[in-house]
Amino acid sequence: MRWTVLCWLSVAVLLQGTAMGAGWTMVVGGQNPSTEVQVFQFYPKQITINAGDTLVFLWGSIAPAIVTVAPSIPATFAVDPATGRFAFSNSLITPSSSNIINDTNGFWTSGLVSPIPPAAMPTWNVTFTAVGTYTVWNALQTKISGTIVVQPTGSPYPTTQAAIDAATAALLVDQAKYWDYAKAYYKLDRTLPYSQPHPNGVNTIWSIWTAYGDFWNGYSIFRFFPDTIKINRGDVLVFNNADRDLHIVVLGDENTFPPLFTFDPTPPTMLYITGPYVVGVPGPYTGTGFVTSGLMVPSVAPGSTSYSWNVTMNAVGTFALQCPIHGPLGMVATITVT
Ligand SMILES: [Cu+2]
Repeated sequence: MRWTVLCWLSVAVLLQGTAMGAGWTMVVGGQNPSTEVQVFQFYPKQITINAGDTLVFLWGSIAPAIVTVAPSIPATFAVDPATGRFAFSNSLITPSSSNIINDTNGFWTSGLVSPIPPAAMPTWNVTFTAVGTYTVWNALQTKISGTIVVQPTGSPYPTTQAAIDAATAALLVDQAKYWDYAKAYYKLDRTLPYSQPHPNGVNTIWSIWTAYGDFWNGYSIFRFFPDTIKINRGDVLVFNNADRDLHIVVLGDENTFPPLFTFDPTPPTMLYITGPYVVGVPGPYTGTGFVTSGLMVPSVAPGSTSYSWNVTMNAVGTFALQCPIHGPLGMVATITVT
């Protein structure tokens, strides 16, 4: 199972945690009730606590996250020159052995934590013992950060957790509306066909948005648009990454899809994206096995060229379509070719 490694890392994180002073909660990410809309900010974006207080990072989204307290963070992914693998940063995926944060220039991380419904949302509990201002990052969403101000022990608090919780709830209700905004203003629809005639005069070229996101507001909708695709043999599917996040397209016989991650406990590389999902397996698709886009970097990335991928469907049948990164979050679809 592709989530086995993530489960293992989550358990390692859940085994941590102690409490010393007062308790505070910072929520990691948010989502709407259907989980289609995923928001990546911290709630609140800034919190003020006292030295000795415990801060609980509580996952508020089913999207995986790497919560890291540090002045800056290394690149989440990099090509490992020793192996050629597209690998996670070992320092980010390895949970810190201590949950006592005592240096504004130090580095502490939850490791890679992936909520596994219906289990309770994961937490990472840390205690701040040194006065100062700290930055917390979600290393899977590197533009997303929060601030923790630690005052001397005994200082008055500027607000209460109850007030923070109320503000968070109101903000999440507001952000859930992104889905409605996207449908209304960008004409996103599950069944709307974007198509043009094929130059051969017989077939059709279909455009499929591969998720949708708003870079500036920091949210993503992890779905294919449309997600029910009925086409004819010889038609072309064009996938465009319309999100701020990384996606991969894989389609064909679901039983042959490789796991997203390969885990190798031997350094230098520990956790890396399985090869075909990096470099791609080109079409046309002829009815057996799978084809894949490889990594589709966001179209907003400067100089990016791989946000679009196309495949000719040369087989009749019903085939699975997934993003192996976000499939567990519902980014799956079906292609019927007649
Ligand atoms: Cu995806």
